[in-house]
Amino acid sequence: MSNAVLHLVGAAVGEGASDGGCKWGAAALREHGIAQALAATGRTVTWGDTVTAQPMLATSRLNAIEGFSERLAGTVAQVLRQNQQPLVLGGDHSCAVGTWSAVAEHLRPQGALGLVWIDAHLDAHTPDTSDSQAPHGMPVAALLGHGSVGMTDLFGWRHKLRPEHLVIIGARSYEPAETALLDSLGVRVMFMPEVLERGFAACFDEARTRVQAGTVGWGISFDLDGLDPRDAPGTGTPVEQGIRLADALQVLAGCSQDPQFVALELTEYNPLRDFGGQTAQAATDLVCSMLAPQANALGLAA
Ligand code: 4U7
Ligand code: MN
Ligand code: MN
Ligand code: MN
Repeated sequence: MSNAVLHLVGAAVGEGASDGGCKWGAAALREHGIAQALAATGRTVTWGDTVTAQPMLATSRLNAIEGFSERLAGTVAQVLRQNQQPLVLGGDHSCAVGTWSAVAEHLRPQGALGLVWIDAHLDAHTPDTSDSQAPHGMPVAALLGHGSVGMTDLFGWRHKLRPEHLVIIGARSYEPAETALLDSLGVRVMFMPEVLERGFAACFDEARTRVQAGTVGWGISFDLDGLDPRDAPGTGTPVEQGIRLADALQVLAGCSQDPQFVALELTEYNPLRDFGGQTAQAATDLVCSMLAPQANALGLAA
């Protein structure tokens, strides 16, 4: 669906993180001109509804995220039914539950979903293991079928993602309970030392091959804190020594041109920490690189 209409969905959620600033991320990126920048690459772009988390209607933070996930999933499913390509703009990373549950539900009649997860963290906690109890640290576990039923069982079924169809790239801050879960399931994690040693290009290449094997569609969930904080300081939980923006721009250029590429999600942009708009520009450049109709639309090597 490489030339499909690109449908931007705002995920106004910050309740999943300890610092709620990501709630304003999608609105700030819109203000920054992300849609115009995408249109300038040659894509047809439309803004859909922004889905907003409503903590006052919930009984707890987790419950707020459960309700939000269901509504975001409904919106993304609708975009896919119209044969449009979703770009979900976060928002804290708890939005991944809604986004990828909807993509999995959409693909289900044909087959399985593949997912590349770029992040400084593993996001593989459950409410039983998380010290912070922050839902944005839980979406990987939920998609793999572990955690609160309100997050694992959207659309009435569990295991939206098979362990062998997921690759995590860039991890460098995590807790033992997370590696224990992912190890027990056999998830391929490319920790940051491996990325620095082999290079992001070789890692992404392997990741793409893995998530394409045995699946009918794949996508990328990009947590901006996967990038090095020198390039993207405006995020909720920055961690030193990440993927450099220049590498990401070059390696990911045109990745959405793969006929099996279904959706992209960009999360954890926190405008309250983005003095001067450096991170808004990094985020804009990144999505333009990935979603450009030709890999060289931005003058970048394929
Ligand atoms: B993000 C953390 F303890 N693991 O659970 C937690 F370090 O979506 C961080 O990747 C989670 O930004 C980060 O609170 C979630 C913490
Ligand atoms: Mn994350
Ligand atoms: Mn992260
Ligand atoms: Mn974060």
